[in-house]
Amino acid sequence: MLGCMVDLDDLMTAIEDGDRDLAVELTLAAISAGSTPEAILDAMTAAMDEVGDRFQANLIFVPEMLVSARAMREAMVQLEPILVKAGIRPEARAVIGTVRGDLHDIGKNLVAMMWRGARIEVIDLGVNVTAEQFVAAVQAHKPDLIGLSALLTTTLPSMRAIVEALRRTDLGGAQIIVGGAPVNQEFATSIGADAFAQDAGAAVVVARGLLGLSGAMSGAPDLPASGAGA
Ligand code: B1M
Repeated sequence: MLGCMVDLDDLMTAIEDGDRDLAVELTLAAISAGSTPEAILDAMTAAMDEVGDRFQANLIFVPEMLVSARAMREAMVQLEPILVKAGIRPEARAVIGTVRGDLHDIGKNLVAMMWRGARIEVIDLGVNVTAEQFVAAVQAHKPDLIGLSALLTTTLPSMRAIVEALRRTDLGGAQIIVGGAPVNQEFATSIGADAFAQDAGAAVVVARGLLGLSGAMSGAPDLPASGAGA
């Protein structure tokens, strides 16, 4: 059992290390010790920023990033009821999917996890997603971001067709980010995407840049220190 003083740096380290049990334990302890949900969320987000930076710098690889993302997700489950009660919402919404003809989803799932870690609500359309499905999802969910992933050179034309279909739709200001192994900046520009991200760490940086978001909590209401409501 942890003492009542909870160092949020320890929570960050637990997430960076991908220690799920410790991350959950420290989150619960921080809640009972009266840390604000913003402070806890800030610590979690900063940890995932660090994970993204290390991944981009090739200091860690996919397995480490996956375990960190899972630790963050489980810790978030503890925090979510308090965030909901406090009226704290994600800062943006994204729709993401792997394009038609393509069944690869590991990279797309990583991007989705990292976006969630960056306080972006993610609606994941899965794999083999058609232009019609993307357009319908944009109309239904009104996202700020639309993420397209492709892993096959043979599905790059699908990515192009989907971007073209999206451009014929009222996107309500949503911006299109594309990525995946055969995708590069030149291709992204040629099909009219708003941005290209090389990897899941870059996807967070690029998304935040497009959305004008900082890493810190913005627009959250002032809250009393909360020990209740979990
Ligand atoms: Co496939 N496959 N595969 N495969 N597969 C590749 C991609 C391939 C390079 C293997 C090879 O030949 N060396 C090759 C593609 C060649 C090409 O087109 N240039 C290939 C092929 C040919 C095929 C099949 C056609 C094989 C066949 O059946 N003959 C077939 C196609 C099926 C289909 O999709 N229709 C096929 C099938 C499969 C499996 C189902 C067996 C499996 C997929 C399982 C799954 O995803 N659930 C599979 C796998 C696992 C691979 C490899 C081995 C690994 C892909 C992966 O997950 N990488 C791959 C070879 C390789 O890469 N070594 C290969 C890890 C992942 C974290 O990286 O997906 O690149 P990645 O994602 C990165 C970035 O690209 C980026 O961020 C991620 C994290 O950093 N990113 C984004 C991705 N999406 C992004 C979106 C963004 C931003 C960044 O913004 C929205």
